[in-house]
Amino acid sequence: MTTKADILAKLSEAVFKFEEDDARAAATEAVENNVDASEAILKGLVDGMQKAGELFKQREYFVPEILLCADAMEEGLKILRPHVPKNVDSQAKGEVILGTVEGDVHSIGKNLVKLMLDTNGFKVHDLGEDVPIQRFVEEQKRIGADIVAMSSLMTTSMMAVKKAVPMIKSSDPMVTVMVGGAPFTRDIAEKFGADGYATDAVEAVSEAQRMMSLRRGK
Ligand code: B1M
Repeated sequence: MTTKADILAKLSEAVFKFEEDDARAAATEAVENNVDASEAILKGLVDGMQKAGELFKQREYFVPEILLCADAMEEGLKILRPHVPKNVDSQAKGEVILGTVEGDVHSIGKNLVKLMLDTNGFKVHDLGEDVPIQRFVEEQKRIGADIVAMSSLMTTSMMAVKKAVPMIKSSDPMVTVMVGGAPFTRDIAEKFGADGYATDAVEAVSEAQRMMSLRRGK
């Protein structure tokens, strides 16, 4: 009998061995066996990408392998995404502007944050990757979003976040700013003037909810 642990291991392996067919097959197996889709994504596909990251660090993998891993991950996601349980009532819980900051093209984590916020009732405006700081400021002003959420995966691009926070806040003092991505800690986020920080896409939801009450109290 195939267990949930077997399926999660297959999802992970399909990603770090960049096997798109296996990723599709394992994702289908997860759905057929009623494995929670968020768990399949976070403990299966993301685990595989983290392993790929380790191999990259050890110089066993290079950029082309990592791109292939990202493709395999996307194949699994296509199948699992529609099955992520929705926790949505009729009213949007808040509007979020989301993007990966300028100089940074890493999209996978940011897209997972989008998925989790979407399925938990937030209206997300995804600006994509390599987003100039000024664009966050302009879009926030245009939409009047409650939260500006910035992702950065590199020590170099996180400096754009440092620059962006005061610009966004001076344009709209009511807005709250959330940051996340590998180089951040809560301490750094606070030092940069952000109101919120999350280590992963699941925590991004509770953090966004906390920031909405913060905003109501402003
Ligand atoms: Co790049 N890369 N990469 N890369 N890459 C890292 C980030 C790196 C740590 C690898 C390493 O050296 N060990 C390193 C950065 C080093 C540093 O600055 N400290 C690095 C580098 C150096 C580079 C290049 C410079 C490599 C090169 O060209 N020589 C280049 C830079 C390009 C650029 O941006 N200008 C580059 C390119 C790439 C690819 C294009 C090949 C590919 C990206 C593909 C894509 O995104 N479409 C890639 C990948 C895949 C990685 C690793 C291997 C994996 C990242 C990932 O997707 N993880 C990564 C190594 C690693 O992280 N271990 C690495 C899975 C994802 C689910 O996790 O993104 O952490 P993560 O997101 C999490 C949390 O961080 C959090 O929630 C997410 C989901 O749970 N989170 C938020 C993220 N954003 C959030 C926002 C929030 C809240 C939570 O609120 C707003």
